[in-house]
Amino acid sequence: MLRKVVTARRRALPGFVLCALCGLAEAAVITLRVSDSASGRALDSVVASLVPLDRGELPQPRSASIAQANKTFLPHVSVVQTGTAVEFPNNDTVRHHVYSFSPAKVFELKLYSGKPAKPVIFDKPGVVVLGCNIHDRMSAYVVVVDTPWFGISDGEGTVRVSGVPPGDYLLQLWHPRRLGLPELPPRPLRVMGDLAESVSVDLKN
Ligand SMILES: [Cu+2]
Repeated sequence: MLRKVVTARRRALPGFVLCALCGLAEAAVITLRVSDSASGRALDSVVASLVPLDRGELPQPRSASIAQANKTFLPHVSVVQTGTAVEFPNNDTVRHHVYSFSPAKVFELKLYSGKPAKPVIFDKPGVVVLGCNIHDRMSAYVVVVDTPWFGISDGEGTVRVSGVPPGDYLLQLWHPRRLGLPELPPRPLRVMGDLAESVSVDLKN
């Protein structure tokens, strides 16, 4: 009796495995190697976002957090989907006064310690520059994008965006040193499966 049950389970296994593989094949992993167009060197802190051309129903934005520790915003560069609620926990013993005058999100969290009662909703796409009224050298960037598919390049200039459904996208790149410069022209990207691309970013023009 017991043996029969075990056999049945074994037979059922291949079906499960196949289904799991089908699911994985639908969503692609996009890997970008980003370099500085002037030096050819790997570039970190590049925000890459894949904005779908066909605006179907997008997944709901996830929440995000930008902490303050040792009088520094962590992370220094964030990317969030439009509509994301961002927490600003202050892990320092000193109080901070976080603000932004950027058109994409004007707000201030007046002098506080600990965690503010409410998160800040970043409800418009664009680049938001954060500062602290008390500590002038504190700064950070939040790039708000109309897509849940994005990433930030690491020290090797690598960005990995996973779970991207097949379709046509515009790849948009941004770097803090491009603040105040015009947007880089987006490049069309067709996603049919996993993809690896090399891209360069001009930091000056
Ligand atoms: Cu501060």
